[in-house]
Amino acid sequence: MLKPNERCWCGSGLKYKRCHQTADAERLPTAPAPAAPEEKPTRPAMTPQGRPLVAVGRVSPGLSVPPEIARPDYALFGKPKRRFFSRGDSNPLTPDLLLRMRRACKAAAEVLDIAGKAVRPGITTEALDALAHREIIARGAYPSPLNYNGFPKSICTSVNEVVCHGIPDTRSLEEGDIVNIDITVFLDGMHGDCSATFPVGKISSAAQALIDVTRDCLDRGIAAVVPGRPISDIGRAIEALATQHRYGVVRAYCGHGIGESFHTGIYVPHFFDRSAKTIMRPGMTFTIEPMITIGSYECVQWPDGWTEVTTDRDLTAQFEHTIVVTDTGAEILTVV
Ligand code: EYF
Ligand code: CO
Ligand code: CO
Repeated sequence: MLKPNERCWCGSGLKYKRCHQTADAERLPTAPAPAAPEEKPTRPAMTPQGRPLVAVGRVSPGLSVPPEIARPDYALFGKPKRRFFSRGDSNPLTPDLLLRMRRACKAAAEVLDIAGKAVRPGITTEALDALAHREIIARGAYPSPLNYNGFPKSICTSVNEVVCHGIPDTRSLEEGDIVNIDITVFLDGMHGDCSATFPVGKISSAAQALIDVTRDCLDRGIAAVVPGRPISDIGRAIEALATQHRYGVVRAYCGHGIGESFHTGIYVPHFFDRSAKTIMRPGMTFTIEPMITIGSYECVQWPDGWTEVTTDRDLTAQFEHTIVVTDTGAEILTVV
């Protein structure tokens, strides 16, 4: 278990006691079945005041994983074990672990590529989940989000104003939507995590500009990875570009260390946070995953307890890679 003053496992950057400690205590022990109730509405539209309006999709039960696939420690009961021995904060991966990490990251990138190509008007986000789930299993991997702290599905699909952790459901994507697909797989004992935002059919020029700048923000963040420099350099670079375009940078969710655990102790803010003093060292692996908004960068959670939306319900986009710090900069691991 995390100590109250440690950073929360969810990547918020907040102390555990200020974030998920209470919710975790209420959830324990976690039931093994990750599925949400069939008829429960899960995508209510909200008023600007945060009041649920309508329900749009239903969440079907999570898909099963064949017994021969190796699972992470939380797969059965939902709670990741605290790995005091894991190469968490500043400890670089060994060459063997890095080799395994490369395999996991490549598999994640391949599945993201396949799922992204399936995006079109009329497809449901649960169909994208089923497709990604099948492709992950076909690679001998486990879909890392499935039952991670009780998460009910194999991937996250975040549409329009959804910042992150959107749950695939029966809602069909519509022409003009944008959708972020976030894939993490557990393969060879390692997690690899990546995401991209895709247009659904023809989208507005404002939505396209947001997608393009968000991708550029990720590239700028990666370019700011320099061994010996503080990790706050990444957020400084991302925030500078986003601000130039008058966009917001989400603060509530950040990049994270990754490896044998889905989330290790490394905290990677996408805005300039002078408290992010971790010095980047060769062999460190973490994600950079800026969430950029057209309007407010503040988030609010749906009553489903997972889905994060912008408070003003304006559009948001995200791209994510898992990287390793090299002797000279960063190498992107989540590539096909
Ligand atoms: C309110 C989860 C979500 N957490 C993080 C669990 O790093 C990730 N994406 O890049 C990431 C993905 C998922 C994830 C998928 C499920 N979770 C737990 C608690 C709260 C929450 O959202
Ligand atoms: Co991700
Ligand atoms: Co991530």
